[in-house]
Amino acid sequence: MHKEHVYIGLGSNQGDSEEVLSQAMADIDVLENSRLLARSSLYVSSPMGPQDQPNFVNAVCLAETSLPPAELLCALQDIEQAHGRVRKADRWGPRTLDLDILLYGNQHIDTPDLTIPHYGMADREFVLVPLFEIAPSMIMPDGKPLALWVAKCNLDGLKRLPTSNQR
Ligand code: A4P
Ligand code: MG
Repeated sequence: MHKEHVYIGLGSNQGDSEEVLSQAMADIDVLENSRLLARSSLYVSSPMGPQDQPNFVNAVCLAETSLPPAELLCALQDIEQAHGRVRKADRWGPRTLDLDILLYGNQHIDTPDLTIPHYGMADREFVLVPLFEIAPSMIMPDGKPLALWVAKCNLDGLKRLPTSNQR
């Protein structure tokens, strides 16, 4: 069965975020027709958007999957729900778990429910730095090296958690 490589961004700023992210990556590993190939370290980042909320813990993982993009999105939303995510109207507010499909093979998708590559990747250091950790030689959809994207972003407020915190 044909499998695609998919990069998934994880974020949490409610509950035991480090545990939630580690568990979510384990959940992705056991998704139907899918397997986890790599996981970044966990990073603490100051919130993008409303500042009156706790810091986030972020990570990126690489999986291979034969689930089509829309099915993968549903499966990831099930994982979000299982970790107590309540969707609220306030955009960019606190959440126990947010799973974003960053890249799905080299596909470009633009439907009402799914935009791939993820629209916010380019200027989010909490996405680019963990992505760079697991895919240092990646060429981005605009043809430029990921290293260049990383070099352009502001790394203030991003801290890699020591390995002892990675569960
Ligand atoms: N959707 C479209 N494309 C995708 C995709 N590639 N992956 C749709 C996942 N979902 C995608 O998502 C809303 C809808 O986006 C979904 O129903 C899906 O059909 P959501 O998770 O319900 O809403 P959201 O996450 O609150 O909105 P949004 O705009 O996705 O928020 P972001 O961009 O994820 O930002 N600060 C730090 N430091 N770290 C963070 O992780 N995260 C956010 C949320 C704000 N500030 C942050 C962080
Ligand atoms: Mg989201």
